[in-house]
Amino acid sequence: MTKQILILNGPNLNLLGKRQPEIYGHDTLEDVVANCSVLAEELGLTVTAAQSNHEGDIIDQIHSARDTAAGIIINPAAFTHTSVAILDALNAFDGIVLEVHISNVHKRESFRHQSYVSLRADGVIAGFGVEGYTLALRRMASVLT
Ligand code: CA2
Repeated sequence: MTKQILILNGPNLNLLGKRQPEIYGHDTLEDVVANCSVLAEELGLTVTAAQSNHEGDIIDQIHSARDTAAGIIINPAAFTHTSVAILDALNAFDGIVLEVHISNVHKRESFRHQSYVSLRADGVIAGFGVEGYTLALRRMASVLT
């Protein structure tokens, strides 16, 4: 059985590629997931993907992943900087957690420099655009296979 990776995206990332391309680029979230699915096959992994604008939904997705996924690639978006609840959910997940940010959060407003999720993440990628998701997937493959 191939190992499953959950790609989990937080609020407003459904708008990726549709607004603010100067910060987040032109690729849509559907493009990102499609690219990851193709790469996952090459790497011998399977991916599932979810996006939600609601904190509780993201927590429920992390809980479900406890039984199904070997790793989570998460871009918690604005919840990165606010959500102890998402941190607690990730702390109850035993697999690999990689945190991805499309933009370089450290070059932006100071409130984006703090990440609750980084207290749990096994690795963090920021500022590589949407390529960060495929880089994270490659890292998953090196750690898990
Ligand atoms: O750089 C990232 O990936 C962020 O997680 C994106 C979040 C932001 O709050 C974080 O500080 C950094 C914002 C996601 C909003 O996504 C949009 C995409 C296109 C158009 C509008 C919003």
